[in-house]
Amino acid sequence: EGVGDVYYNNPMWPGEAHSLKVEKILFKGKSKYQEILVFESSKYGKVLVLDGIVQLTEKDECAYQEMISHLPLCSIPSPKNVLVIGGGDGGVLREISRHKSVEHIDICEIDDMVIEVSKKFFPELSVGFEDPRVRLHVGDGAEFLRNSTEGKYDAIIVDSSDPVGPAQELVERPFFEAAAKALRPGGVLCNMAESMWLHTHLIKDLISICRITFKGSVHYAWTSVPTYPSGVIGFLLCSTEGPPVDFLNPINPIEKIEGAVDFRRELRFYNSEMHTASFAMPSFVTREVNIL
Ligand code: AAT
Repeated sequence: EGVGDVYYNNPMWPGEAHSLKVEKILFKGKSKYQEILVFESSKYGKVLVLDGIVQLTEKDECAYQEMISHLPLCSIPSPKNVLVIGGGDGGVLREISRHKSVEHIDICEIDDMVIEVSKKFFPELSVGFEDPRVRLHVGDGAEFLRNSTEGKYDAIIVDSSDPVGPAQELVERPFFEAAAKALRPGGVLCNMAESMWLHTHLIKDLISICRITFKGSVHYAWTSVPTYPSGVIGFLLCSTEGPPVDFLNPINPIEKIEGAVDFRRELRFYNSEMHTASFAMPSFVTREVNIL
């Protein structure tokens, strides 16, 4: 049974489906928010699926989690307060932990069943929750942000699912306005921003909203994740007005942070060269999305 079969109709990518061979179903459940499935695949290790959409696999999660975390954190000098929205698997927390300057990490995940399932089946990711700097909040990320103290965070990382279920609000203008407010001057936001092959309109809309909301800079980066639709995924990087942020040339390179590259498990994907390279755009994207 392929998880792809019934998903040609997913509004995020109509007319296509990707399948992975299931060796064994390990967990199937329904939370208040979504259907949760964990299976052992034959080539990508264990896979976490929410509402029929692959969220991560053991083989390629490094490309997503390392990039979404270090793109923002290496772009500012000594980040201290960080907020993660979504990310209940813990993988982004695991990556943030590499940064010694960080003093406090808030995470707001809507679905506690994702956290429980991750602790049971994905210990290499949920290890992120063991960092004493982490404070877990279970709830809606948009609401959490609306109630945050102004100027509190150096960085906000939005590791959320696609905007078809509980994550719908996280791509709308009020959410970005709340994020900009919760960041300090010269603070940074990194938001999962879909695929340049499939969602040029959505990316274009996100960039125009962010250009209005973020008075510093707005950039788009992308990486390769074979098990996400079309095999790539992008990130929107924005900074608020204040000390300028040069996203393309990281001021806080990971290689210079003592012990960061090897902490708990070696970095598999991210390095400073990948960081800079991820901002290079194919010509059609620059044209269609109007990136700078
Ligand atoms: N790091 C794995 C990748 C993910 S997980 C996305 C998480 O966002 C899920 O655990 C989901 O429960 C959570 N989430 C969704 N909506 C909200 C919300 N409103 N507030 C807080 N958390 C939320 C993302 C994979 C991207 C897949 C790309 N196709």
